[in-house]
Amino acid sequence: MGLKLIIANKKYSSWSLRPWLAMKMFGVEFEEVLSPFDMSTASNHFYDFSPSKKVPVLIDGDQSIWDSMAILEYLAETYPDKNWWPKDQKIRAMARSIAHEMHGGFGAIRDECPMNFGRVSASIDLSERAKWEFSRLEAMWEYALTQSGGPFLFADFGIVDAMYAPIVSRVRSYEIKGGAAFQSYLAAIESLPHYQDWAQDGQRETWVVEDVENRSYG
Ligand SMILES: N[C@@H](CCC(=O)N[C@@H](CS)C(=O)NCC(=O)O)C(=O)O
Repeated sequence: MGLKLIIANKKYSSWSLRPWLAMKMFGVEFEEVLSPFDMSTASNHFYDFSPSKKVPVLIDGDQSIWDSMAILEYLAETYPDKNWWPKDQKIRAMARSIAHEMHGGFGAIRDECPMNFGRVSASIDLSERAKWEFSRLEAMWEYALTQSGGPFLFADFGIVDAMYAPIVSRVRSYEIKGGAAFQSYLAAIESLPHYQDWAQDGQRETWVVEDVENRSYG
């Protein structure tokens, strides 16, 4: 039985984008199942396949793995011949530091700039906290890109880039400014045909999550 990845709306579900993009980039075959958010039931239908009531969820036979980072690590263990992480242990540790910071942090960016591929780009007034987070994010990207030479954070595309792909969308939607390295990284992610496919699918979706739309334009 093949792998199945359950995701939510491509317009809004930033956590779903991460494993989806990594699986496409590394050529892992999977069946994609889109289960849209249902705000009227607080998306409790996710409980049918996800003990956490959240997506993404990877189904491998009778095993379900939820949480984007757990899914990505499971894939890295299942397909160890692919370069999910940098080969060098010290560089891999740095990549993990940067990837895990996205997984567990940047709360103000996530709250104030929800991913929304349907949004007409426009800047918003960010809190001081969100501005500080964007400045830290830019510093980390610049550090990694200077050391690796780009175009991705650790030269070749890896899990760490999958973790930051939704941020690229947010930077564009909310017109966040940054320096040359920052701009070149946005362009590198946006040049990926799989990223473009996801973005186009998201733009075509007609489901509306009011909470996100209201925050987007607030
Ligand atoms: N830590 C989880 C977060 C997953 C998450 O928050 N997923 C959102 C969709 S992007 C969700 O399922 N939300 C449903 C809800 O909050 O009702 C991960 O990394 O996958």
